[in-house]
Amino acid sequence: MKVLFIIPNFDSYVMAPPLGVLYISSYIKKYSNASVVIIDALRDNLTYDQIIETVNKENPDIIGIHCLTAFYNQAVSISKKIKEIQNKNYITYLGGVHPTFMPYTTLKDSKADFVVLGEGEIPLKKILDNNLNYHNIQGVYSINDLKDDEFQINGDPVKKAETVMDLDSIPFPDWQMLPPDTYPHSPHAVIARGNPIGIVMTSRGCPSRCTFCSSNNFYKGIRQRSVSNVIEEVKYQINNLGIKELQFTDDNLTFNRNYIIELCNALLENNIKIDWSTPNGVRADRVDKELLALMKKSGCYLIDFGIESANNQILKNIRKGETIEQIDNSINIAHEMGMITQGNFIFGLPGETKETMQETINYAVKSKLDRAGFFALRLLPGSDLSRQLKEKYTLDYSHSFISKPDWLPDNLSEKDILRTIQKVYWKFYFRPKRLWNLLNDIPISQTKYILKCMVNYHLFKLW
Ligand code: B12
Ligand code: SF4
Repeated sequence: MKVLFIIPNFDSYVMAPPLGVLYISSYIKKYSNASVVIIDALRDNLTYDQIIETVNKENPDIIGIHCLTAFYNQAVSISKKIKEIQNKNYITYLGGVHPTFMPYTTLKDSKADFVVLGEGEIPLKKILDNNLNYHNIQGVYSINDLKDDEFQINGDPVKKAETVMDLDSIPFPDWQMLPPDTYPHSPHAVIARGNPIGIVMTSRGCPSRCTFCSSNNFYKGIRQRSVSNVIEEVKYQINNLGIKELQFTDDNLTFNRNYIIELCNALLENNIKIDWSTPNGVRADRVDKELLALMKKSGCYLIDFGIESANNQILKNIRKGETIEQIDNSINIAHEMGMITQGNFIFGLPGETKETMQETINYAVKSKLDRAGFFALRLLPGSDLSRQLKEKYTLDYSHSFISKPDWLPDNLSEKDILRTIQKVYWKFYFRPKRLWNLLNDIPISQTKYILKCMVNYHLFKLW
């Protein structure tokens, strides 16, 4: 059987190998003996026509399209175009975070045969084993099975697919299909030390309950690979893929203190000398002086914190479970250790006012952060916040994912939020030391991405 996966193309300055599809690929190659083709239309900047041309050339038995909210329009368009190919009826489906939480709407818009809710390894293996019969498999739904995005026709709530409990039993991502050196320099963190970058996830899931995030509802709980399995992959990536930097992209890398200690010690014991970073962010309440020292010693040069707001009431409103004092303390320790510190903030969260936005600006500017990202709130399907505000917003897929908030707190306009983001970027980076360090760190190859990023954030817009 031949499976073809498609990563849609969309207007984005961030791009990385699609780990989820690479995991499904290696899993079904091992357990179902299928052959796999992957079209990364984002990396290769492919048009719809070019995608369809490859589909026809490959003539697969089944086609899976990756779908996040950021490229929903593109994912459903590809699906429709495939279904319109004359004299063919390719079995087409969508998987990923967006269809998991909006299965009915996705099926209606895409005309796909089915969607997969949750993790894609087991359902696809079952479909291949069943000779492409996709009915009666947990987490797999066709339009006729569903009443709306939450319920089946018979009134039962929708269910996610069965998950692989022992993550070590999934082979390493199928890196040969999309090697790291075929991706542009450091799109994830925009600036990185080494290229190519090796992306590694040690776990799936996050037990925290931040209301703006969908990861906690996608996975429920956390599963971790064994440290020895992770170390084996790190060695493989260094020796076979030539990676020069390692990025751990877990949702909550430091959640389990014993685990991260074991991982750092294993990097040291195995004499693995590579710069590593956590561009996705770790929780500030899950690190301390002793742990940060060990992380630094084992090669961690950049640590990112999810900060969101400097106002403690807002942190409470979004169930962050941390105070700004705790966060600041961890940033200061990481800074003292000599790590590059990076933080992410969101403007327009529940409870936000002009005053709280100013509080966040003041904090960010005076903090020991070397780099920061400032975002407008997007309501991600699957997040508790999107449920709480259900009646108060409509998702607009037509604009860049970062250029507009989906919902506005009372007394704030879209312009207030976007101008604040513009202001804080200029104020944050126009400090002699920060600017100097940043300019020294930006590789020439990244200038194109930085400029795109600056345009997306309206940094040049005159209001
Ligand atoms: C690393 C990461 C990135 C990386 C790589 C993203 C990528 N394309 O893989 C980068 C930095 C590029 C990135 C960018 C963005 N990201 Co991101 N990212 C993540 C993160 C932390 C891990 C992704 C990952 O590798 N997961 C591990 C694998 C195993 O899981 P997976 O990808 O979901 O795949 C599994 C299932 O979804 C399913 N599946 C996936 N694809 C498919 C396809 C088919 C056909 C099938 C059947 C199944 C299937 O099976 C897979 C294996 O079990 C996730 C959070 C998370 N924990 O997943 C956020 C997450 C995916 N990102 C998110 C967002 C918002 C973004 C951005 C839009 C941010 C921005 N403002 O620009 C961009 C999107 C741009 C892009 N190119 O994708 C949201 C998406 C929410 C949503 N509703 O769509 C998430 C869920 C985080 C969150 N806040 O909740 N991201
Ligand atoms: S924002 Fe981070 S810590 Fe909070 S639930 Fe999501 S992944 Fe976990």
